[in-house]
Amino acid sequence: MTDRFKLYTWSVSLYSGKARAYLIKQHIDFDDISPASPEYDADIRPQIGRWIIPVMVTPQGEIVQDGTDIIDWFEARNMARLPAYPKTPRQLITALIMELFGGEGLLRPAMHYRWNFDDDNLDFILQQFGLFALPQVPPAERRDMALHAAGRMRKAAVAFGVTAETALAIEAAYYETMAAFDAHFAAHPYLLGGAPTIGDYGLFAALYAHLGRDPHPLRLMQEKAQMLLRWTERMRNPSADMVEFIGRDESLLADDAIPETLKVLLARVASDYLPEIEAMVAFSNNWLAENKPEPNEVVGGESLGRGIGMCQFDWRGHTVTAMVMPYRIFMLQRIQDAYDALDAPARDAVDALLTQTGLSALMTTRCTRRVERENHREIWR
Ligand SMILES: N[C@@H](CCC(=O)N[C@@H](CS)C(=O)NCC(=O)O)C(=O)O
Repeated sequence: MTDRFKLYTWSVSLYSGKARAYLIKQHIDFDDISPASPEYDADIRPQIGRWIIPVMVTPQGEIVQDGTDIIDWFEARNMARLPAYPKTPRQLITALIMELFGGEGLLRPAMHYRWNFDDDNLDFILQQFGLFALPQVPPAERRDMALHAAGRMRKAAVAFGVTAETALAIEAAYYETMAAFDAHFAAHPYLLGGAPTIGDYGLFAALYAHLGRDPHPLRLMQEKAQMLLRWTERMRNPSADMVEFIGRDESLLADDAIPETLKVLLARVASDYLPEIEAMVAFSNNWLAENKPEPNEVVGGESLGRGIGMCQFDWRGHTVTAMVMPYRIFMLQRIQDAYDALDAPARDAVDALLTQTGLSALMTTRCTRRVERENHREIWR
């Protein structure tokens, strides 16, 4: 037993960034450890039942898997220096929407810009995958093994709807999204003012390991969205790192304010991600009616599969086909649960914001069964 937290992560991993940024910002004393360390296979993997990162081990030896569960572990114990969940309704719901968008809704550009620009990216990615996954193997022998992992992830990109047909639309949308983030972070250090919230941590998933670190998209961000790039630096810094914002302190905007630049980002969630959410929930409800999983049945069963099928939706003139992952229902439910817990005036304020930004359907698009997390897995309630 040590008094430090252990975080099993890789710099190349999308979801690791979310948990790591949170620990950094809270000034938690932790060690980053590679899942290639022998203890991961010996002690951790058998307990969580699959290979997955991030995983946190507390000084008392408790294992916590999933970026959100790691954050909530500290929040539930009032151990957060800067609480991740805003106390006011519009800011809370906005932060949760951005968490979902960053971890799930931006996966198409994240996968596209990692896997479809081999001239700029492939050597770096293979080197990085080899370095982190196989540090004990001589560098010259890592490449073939890394190629195998890369092949798997390329297939995953297609399952997220990244194809030759959708590539240009993904790029056009990402340019617009970058510009919207850039405008926001030119005016505010974090999404909601002077401190990060769950929305920033969620966004940091896609916007760092892939879009803010792989050579091609990093260069794009350097050229086209320098204030967004600054935010990716800020999210890795234990200090508030807002030197451009003289006089700001580490507090959220007063009066439950949602700046106009953030409303633009919410409207982007509506245009870029809501069609998929609606298709995913419709598919899931049909699937549930047909398959009727037992209460508490593990999603994916023995095979550990994360998807239950493929849904289709129209987006920017294309029919996109993408995997339906119940984890995303779990993330959507978090927003809906927070909304359901609001009193009537707070709900009215949120409704007005959602109507204005085109996101009202987010609260009515509901799955007929709850997805919850138990023993490091998603289950159907
Ligand atoms: N929702 C999970 C997702 C974690 C996840 O998918 N991690 C990736 C790395 S970024 C992984 O471990 N993938 C292993 C695999 O798919 O086999 C979380 O936030 O922890």
